Amino acid sequence: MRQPFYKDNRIVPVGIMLLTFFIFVYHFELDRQGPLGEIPAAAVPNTFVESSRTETLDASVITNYTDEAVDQPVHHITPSPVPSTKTPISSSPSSHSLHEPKGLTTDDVILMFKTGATVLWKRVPIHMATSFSPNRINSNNILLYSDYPETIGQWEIIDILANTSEKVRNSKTFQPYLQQEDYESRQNYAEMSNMPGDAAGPPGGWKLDKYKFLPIIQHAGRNKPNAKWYIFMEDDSYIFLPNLLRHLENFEHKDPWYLGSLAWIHGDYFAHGGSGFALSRGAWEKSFGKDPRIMEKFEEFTEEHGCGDHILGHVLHEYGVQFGETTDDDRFRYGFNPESHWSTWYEPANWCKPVYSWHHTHGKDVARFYDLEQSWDFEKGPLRYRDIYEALVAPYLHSRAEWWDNWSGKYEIKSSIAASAEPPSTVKSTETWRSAWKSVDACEAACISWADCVQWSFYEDRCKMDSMVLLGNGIPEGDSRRQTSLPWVSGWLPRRIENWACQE
Ligand SMILES: *[C@@H]1O[C@H](CO)[C@@H](O)[C@H](O)[C@H]1NC(C)=O
Ligand SMILES: *[C@@H]1O[C@H](CO)[C@@H](O)[C@H](O)[C@H]1NC(C)=O
Ligand SMILES: CC(=O)N[C@H]1CO[C@H](CO)[C@@H](O)[C@@H]1O
Repeated sequence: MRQPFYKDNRIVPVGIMLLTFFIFVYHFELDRQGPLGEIPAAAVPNTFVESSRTETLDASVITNYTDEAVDQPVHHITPSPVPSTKTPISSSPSSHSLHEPKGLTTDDVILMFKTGATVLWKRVPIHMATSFSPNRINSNNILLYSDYPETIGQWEIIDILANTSEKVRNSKTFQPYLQQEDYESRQNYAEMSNMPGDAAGPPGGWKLDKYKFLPIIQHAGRNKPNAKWYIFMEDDSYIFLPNLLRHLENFEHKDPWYLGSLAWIHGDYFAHGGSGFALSRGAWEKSFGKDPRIMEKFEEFTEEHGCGDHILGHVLHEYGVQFGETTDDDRFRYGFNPESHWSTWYEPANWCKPVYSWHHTHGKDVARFYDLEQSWDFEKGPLRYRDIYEALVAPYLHSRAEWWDNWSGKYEIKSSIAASAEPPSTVKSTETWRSAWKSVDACEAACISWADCVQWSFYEDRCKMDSMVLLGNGIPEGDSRRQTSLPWVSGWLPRRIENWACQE
């Protein structure tokens, strides 16, 4: 009688042997496919990857996890959560180093820092502890320019007007420069800091400023010919260098770029000096590099005009270097600020844009910007307007503050015009809107009734409301201004601000 095959003592052991052999060989086959990268990303079991990564990783890492996983042996992706959640973490250092080599560093740029004899001792020392810090930029990449030579520790400050032509020296506006020597020799320091020996310096000293711009650019380009970018800043500015370098990476330095905050006078578009600006090597070569007589050519123009940043913009334009922002390119929007962080409007449109500079910065602000910059992880992204708001604006906002602010508002309801005031479309009750002038509470209620309102202020019979936020500053206790007016009352709706979404 024939037995069934699975009870046959000769067939069963052979069958088990063959099965084991196939499983063994198939295991090698699996291992080989992974490293060869023959499995397309789509073959990665998505459902598993989704569920295991969401718990431990943020969105930016997730994006590249699938790509990197393709390069890992496939058995890391088989359902065994422990090794697979570790994979992206251990591979993150290598993804960082991938980004580094192609980026600009501070070794590629020259920081041109402009000051003047009458403010130097007040404004420059703070930058020596911050902007010029060696953990930020090498001292060989910094040039300090003034209208009087000084030495502070290791820093030599160049007198950029030392080689001014005879013709310009005879100009009336240039006379303060020639008088500085006499001040110095009589032990009068050009500085009003309430110290013995202080004097305001020669009258009209600030007018010398316009003479400095062309020679600064000429000097920096000649003395640092290998730089890719020349970054200009003033002594009352702060530049977030890591942010700006990331921005400049988008531009070819051999092309003529001239980037900053748009200003215009006399029909010339130019980069506002106080906001800082960046000039590419390509722009320098197209202008100053091409024409050694550029200074002489524009002596008369300089004499006739008042602002050095305008004079520079005009000259660059004459050589075919256009100010960037005159084109309709989004890359030029926002970033270089002509005001300080507390006198700038924050709004959904700039909320997620990177910040490159602030102007009218007090030494205290410079110190705070530097601290913020040092604590920032730029691998995670640039410092944006919202980050400045969160760190340096939000802590000062109140739901209601007396003796604070009277900045302009998008809407102003006064008793005289209230009856005909047309509310924005999101306001449900026209009555609430038109009553805004009646009291502090009514003003606040009107602001709340308008969905976009984030800031209001009230004075006498006037309520101002805005959909943007500006910190401004208040009048402190004991300040004499409190004797001469009624209290302004301001208020903010920070919850609404925190909910602003990024706009592209
Ligand atoms: C002025 O000229 C002298 C002599 O040529 C030179 O050494 C110096 O660097 C020049 N200064 C400036 C600011 O260009
Ligand atoms: C605030 O209002 C007063 C009186 O109208 C005005 O003199 C002052 O310049 C205003 N201040 C600001 C910062 O707008
Ligand atoms: C966070 C991160 O590194 N994202 C990168 C993922 O990969 C794409 C394309 O390779 C890059 O553009 C991202 O920057």
